[in-house]
Amino acid sequence: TEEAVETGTGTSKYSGTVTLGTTKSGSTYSLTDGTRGNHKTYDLNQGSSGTGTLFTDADDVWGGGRQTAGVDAHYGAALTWDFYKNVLGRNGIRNDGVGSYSRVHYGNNYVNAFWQDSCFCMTYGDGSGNANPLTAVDVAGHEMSHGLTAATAKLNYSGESGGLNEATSDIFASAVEFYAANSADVGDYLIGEKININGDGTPLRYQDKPSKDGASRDYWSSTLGSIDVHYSSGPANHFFYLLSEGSGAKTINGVSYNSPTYDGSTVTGIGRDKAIKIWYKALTTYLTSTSKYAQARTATLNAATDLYGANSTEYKAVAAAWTAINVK
Ligand code: ASN
Ligand code: ZN
Ligand code: CA
Repeated sequence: TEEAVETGTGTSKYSGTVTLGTTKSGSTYSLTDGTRGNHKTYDLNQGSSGTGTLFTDADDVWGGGRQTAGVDAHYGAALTWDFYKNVLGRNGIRNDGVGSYSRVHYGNNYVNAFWQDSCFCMTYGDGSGNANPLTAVDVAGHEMSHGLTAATAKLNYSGESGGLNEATSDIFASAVEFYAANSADVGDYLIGEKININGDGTPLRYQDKPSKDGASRDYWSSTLGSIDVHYSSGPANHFFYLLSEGSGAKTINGVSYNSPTYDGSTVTGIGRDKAIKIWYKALTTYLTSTSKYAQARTATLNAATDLYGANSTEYKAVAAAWTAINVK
């Protein structure tokens, strides 16, 4: 059968009209992204194992019914791929140019999404009640970046290293959402705000002041390693916000933030682009499976030295942002 790399069009739930990387096989198109390592998107059709069926279409115009979740998941994976390539200089999750795959319509009323190392794939539930399908761009960036961590620092998913693993996924989630920069995906430092998981429009997590979710910590303390990794991520998310935007009140793309510091100090941000490059360099060069917050401080200071020099403004801002979350 003749195979051809194509560009389709999709009507998404969250991101407006999007272009999609597709493949034409004979006369049928599929969600197989020929320009991004053949990343594929499958319909699990409410099942919970295997790959279900690859999404196919007769005219390469996608969306409506079961396809919509596939459109959003496929687009989110493509955006994350492009962010890795164009911002981080990385060729796919493993830097080998090979795509992974996404699965949508997992189970029934499933209000979560997840990455699995065993299949090197990501999976999305449909949500339930007020909770919308999990296929938003920041969620895709979060899940795919669990793959990035698995391919690099391999941060153990428990204790402080688990918090750093979760924060890494949130950090790249927001970076991908800002990178998207289409009219429907305005970047913010909130995670999962479009899912409406709480039913009142609040996000899952806040990076400027993580304790706003009622469970995450704002600052490091010696008990941090004993709480759920989605809450021990808080101080590292807070570090990333402070390093990017600085402390205090700020409105970005219409969202108001107010980021506190442990000791009342003032932190001046260096911008998200530099903060992301520092975190990525630390993740891929200095962090290991057992790294804790203290090692993350050293790792990012080393990364800042490599990228900007030991006497740089950036190095000093990294030090100040860690001190501001009580990592000295
Ligand atoms: N959505 C969650 C996450 O990616 C699933 C989990 O708890 N692992 O962190
Ligand atoms: Zn996660
Ligand atoms: Ca967001």
